[in-house]
Amino acid sequence: MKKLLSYLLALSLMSQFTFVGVARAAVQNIGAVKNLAQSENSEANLTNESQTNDDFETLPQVKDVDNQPTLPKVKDVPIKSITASTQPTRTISSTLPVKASSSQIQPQVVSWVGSILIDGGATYATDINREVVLTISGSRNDVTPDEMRFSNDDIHFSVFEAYSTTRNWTLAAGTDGPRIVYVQFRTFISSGYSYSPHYSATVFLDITTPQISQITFNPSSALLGIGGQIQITITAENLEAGLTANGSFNGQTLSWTDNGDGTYSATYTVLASDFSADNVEILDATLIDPAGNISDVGQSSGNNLDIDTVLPEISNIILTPNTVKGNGSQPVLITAEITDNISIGSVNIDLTAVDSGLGISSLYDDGTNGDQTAGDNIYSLVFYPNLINNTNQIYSLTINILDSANNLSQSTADLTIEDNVPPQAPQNLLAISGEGYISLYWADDLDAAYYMIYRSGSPFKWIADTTDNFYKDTSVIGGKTYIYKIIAFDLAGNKSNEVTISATPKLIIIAPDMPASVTRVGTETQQPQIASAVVETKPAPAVAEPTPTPLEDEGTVEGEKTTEEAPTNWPLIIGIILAALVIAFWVYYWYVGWQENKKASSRKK
Ligand SMILES: [Ca+2]
Ligand SMILES: [Ca+2]
Ligand SMILES: [Ca+2]
Ligand SMILES: [Ca+2]
Repeated sequence: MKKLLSYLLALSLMSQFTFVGVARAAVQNIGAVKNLAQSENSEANLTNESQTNDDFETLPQVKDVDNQPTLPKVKDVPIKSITASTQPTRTISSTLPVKASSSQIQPQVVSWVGSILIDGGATYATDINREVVLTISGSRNDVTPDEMRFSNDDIHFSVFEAYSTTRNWTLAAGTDGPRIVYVQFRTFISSGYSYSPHYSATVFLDITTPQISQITFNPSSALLGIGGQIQITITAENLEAGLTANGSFNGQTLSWTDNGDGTYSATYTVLASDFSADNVEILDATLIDPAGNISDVGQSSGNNLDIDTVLPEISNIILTPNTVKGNGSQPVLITAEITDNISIGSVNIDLTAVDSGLGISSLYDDGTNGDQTAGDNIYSLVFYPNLINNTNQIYSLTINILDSANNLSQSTADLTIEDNVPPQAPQNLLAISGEGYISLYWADDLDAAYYMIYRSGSPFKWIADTTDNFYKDTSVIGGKTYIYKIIAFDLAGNKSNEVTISATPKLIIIAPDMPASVTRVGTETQQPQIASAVVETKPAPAVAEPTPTPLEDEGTVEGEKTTEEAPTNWPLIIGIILAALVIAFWVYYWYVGWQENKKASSRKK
């Protein structure tokens, strides 16, 4: 029995000790004894106000009982401590009515309202001394509270001070990062203080200003013309997310890219509207952090970046000659005056259209290739346009000039390549022989401007030019055979192959005129003879055409025998016969007379 009593006593003591231990441990676990004390005070006041029993004074979890929106503060009070309390049946949501019901006294509703702003609600605080201005608002049952106090950690508060709507405050020290400021109000009521919940605001403290460690250029030395580019890179002293780079170059505000590794790059592209300048450096290069802290202006040096936006100029483009046959035999000299504000890089002309063998060719100012004087800004080139099967056409030749900064200027020179395609040799040539003439006919060629006609001789003799496609030769002798040669020429002087044909005019008995029309060939009543198709085409001789001269040579006369059968002069023959008869008669009469005289003399004797 004694043993049993001892056991029960021990058990009783142990359970009391355990309870006290747990309760103490719970309080210690909270780690915010002071805070709890304040909360308790809050409850104490509530208790006083509502005249309820003392149990409430020790309940930290009801510190926000006046104002449910501040429930997040629960995290400051570990759940473990709440369960360790002596009021497990109470809940955080319990409010004054609960207390009222337990006290059997009509409850008085208490309504705390409060708010706090840091620097007017700014996202960042950047003051190097971490000083901010708080804007506070609080009320208890729509009445301004008596006092307020602040905390950077919701544990250690400043002493209560008279309520005010603004207050200078210093944020917690440490590395850049979020900072929370808490405020609590209290109002003195008849039996003590009524405490408000804790209201808070957050701001991001950033008092570390970025710095530029270096600025680099790629390339770092260049003469850039229009379209040329430079990549510019700013490197931050320390890696900080969200930095913004700024800077301008040669008058352009650059657009920067965050490379994510503490470097920021921009590309400067030379625009035609940019100024020419030497030794250009970056201007106003800065880094700005998200809080708006601006670095010192970064400087670059040691670069040699020159900008040239002045185009080279070309003038006095001369082609000598500017019209050529273009068959590869005629040289053309091009000269042009070319200047630049700095210096010329290269000059060329695109001859692809007129000379596939040359294509794009340089012009020279070194006294070669047709250039008269070296270094006088007159650039020259001799070339041989080489086109076959070309009809008259103007070719626009492009001249490209690059200055030493690769600025391009272009101009053109017009070169006329004449028709270098000869007309066809006269086709379907035929000769029609009449009495005292030979008519020639051939098919016309659109490319032919005129035809030259030659007649047999040694050599052939020119007899006529004609723009028609027929010719009638009346300077012929019947019975003689003539050979004709015809060559077509176009306007550019190209001549066709030659075509020859032979024909023999009829002996003249009556010489009716031959109508000079091809269409009448088949209706000739005199039935002219078509030459016996001796048409021969040969390449035209390359010699120059002879100067037309009067026709003297009758040409090669074939068939001399037929020439002796020339027409008979009957009147002459009859005359001769008559004369012979008169003479014969006179001789006979004279002889008869002489004989009679002789006989008479004999008789006298
Ligand atoms: Ca910063
Ligand atoms: Ca230039
Ligand atoms: Ca020259
Ligand atoms: Ca032609």
